[in-house]
Formats: sequence, C-alpha cells, structure tokens
Amino acid sequence: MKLYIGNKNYSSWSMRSGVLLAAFGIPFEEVKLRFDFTPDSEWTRVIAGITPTKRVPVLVEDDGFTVWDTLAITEYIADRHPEHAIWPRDVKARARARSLCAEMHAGFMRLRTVCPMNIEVFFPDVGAKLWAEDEVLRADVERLDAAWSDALKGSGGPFLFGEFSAADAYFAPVAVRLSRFGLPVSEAAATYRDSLLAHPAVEDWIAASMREKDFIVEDEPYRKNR
Ligand SMILES: N[C@@H](CCC(=O)N[C@@H](CS)C(=O)NCC(=O)O)C(=O)O
Repeated sequence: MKLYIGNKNYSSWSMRSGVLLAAFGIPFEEVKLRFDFTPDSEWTRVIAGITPTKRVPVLVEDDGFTVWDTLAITEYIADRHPEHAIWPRDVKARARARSLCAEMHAGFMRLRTVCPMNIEVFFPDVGAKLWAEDEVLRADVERLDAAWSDALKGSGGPFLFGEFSAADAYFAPVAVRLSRFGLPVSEAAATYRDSLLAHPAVEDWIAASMREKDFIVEDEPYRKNR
C-alpha cells in the first residue's frame, strides 16, 4: 500500500500516520507530495484523484481502495493488523487512547494555530512571547499536560499506555511543537515528550524532514526565508 504525505517538515497529520506504520514495522510505500497548491503543481494534479478532501495523509491499497483522514487510517491499520497492539489491548486503556486521539483530532486549536509544526527550526523566543501573552495557548498546553500526566500515571510509561500505541503517534507532532517553541510542561510530560522524540520512528521522520530543505511560505509564520 501507499501512504501519500505532505512535506515531512510541516505536515503534522502525515507524520501521525507515517510514524504509526513505521513504529509497527508495517510495510508501505511513501509518496510525498510537496505542498504546492498552484494549478499546475504535482499536488494539484495528484491529490484530487486520490481523495475528495484534497488533504494528506491518504492511504491507497494496491487495489486502489483509499482511506483518508488520520483517524480513519489509524482504525483501518488497526483492523488490518490485529497482530499489533495499535490500540492498547486493555479495553479501558483502549477507550482512553481513543478519547485522547479524538481530543487531539478536534482540539488544541490554539496550540495548532500559533505553534505550527516546523521541525527544522527552534523558536524559543517566539514560544516565550506566546506563552507570556496567550492565555488560550497556556490553557491548551495545561490540558495537554494533564491528559498526558494522567495516562502516564495509569500506565507507568514510558508511553501513554505503556507500550507505543496510536495515541503516541498522534502526539508525536505535539512533542515537536513543544520542543521547537520551548513551551513549559511538567516533569512527567517533559520526560514523555523526550521519549516520544527519541522513538526510532519519530527520529527517522525528523531526520528525513531535515533533509528536505524546503521552504513553503504559507507554513512559515515566523520566517521570511531559510
Ligand atoms: N482531519 C484531517 C486533516 C488533514 C490535513 O489538514 N492535512 C493537511 C496537511 S497536515 C493538508 O493536507 N493540507 C492541505 C490543504 O489544506 O489544502 C486528517 O486527520 O487527515
């Protein structure tokens, strides 16, 4: 199967699906479509043919069957690979992992908006300013910290539900945002953030994003050039 993704440096949703597949060693072919929404671009030519949403990630099976949207892709991978604990095996832990993914999927809007994923750059000054001025951002991070700390307390770590699961893939881009913008979190959340960033599948994604050396103006609120 193929996983269509955007720029690794910027595409947080692509990262979730890519990291999940890699973390469980599930074979797939990665097809990167550079973010370029101009009429003649590869993105414009290819994306409309594979998903009605015109967004990545998109999973395309060898027979042409497509699954779009990160949550649906996650569930599809879990259905297709029951040999892997994509979701935690314990029924309550599984429900909680799904709650956290759904919360991530629909929430943390301020954090996602003002601290966009940009793996190759560190913005501690921007992060400090945002932290001082933006109450809604602080509330998002506080909720995130509480959610992580609660799950880690229940499981004992090192990942949210013990072993690496879909919930951790879901929060990998958030770990990047916290580290790049230097946003303060509790000791438990910081330890988890660092474990997540050190996971081989996350490290591989980060290393590949550093090799992209691309610059997409629309994704760069805090830089004028590379
Ligand atoms: N809810 C969707 C969101 C996907 C999404 O917004 N992807 C971004 C890249 S991270 C995208 O494709 N943007 C292209 C556009 O906005 O046209 C999912 O979970 O897959």
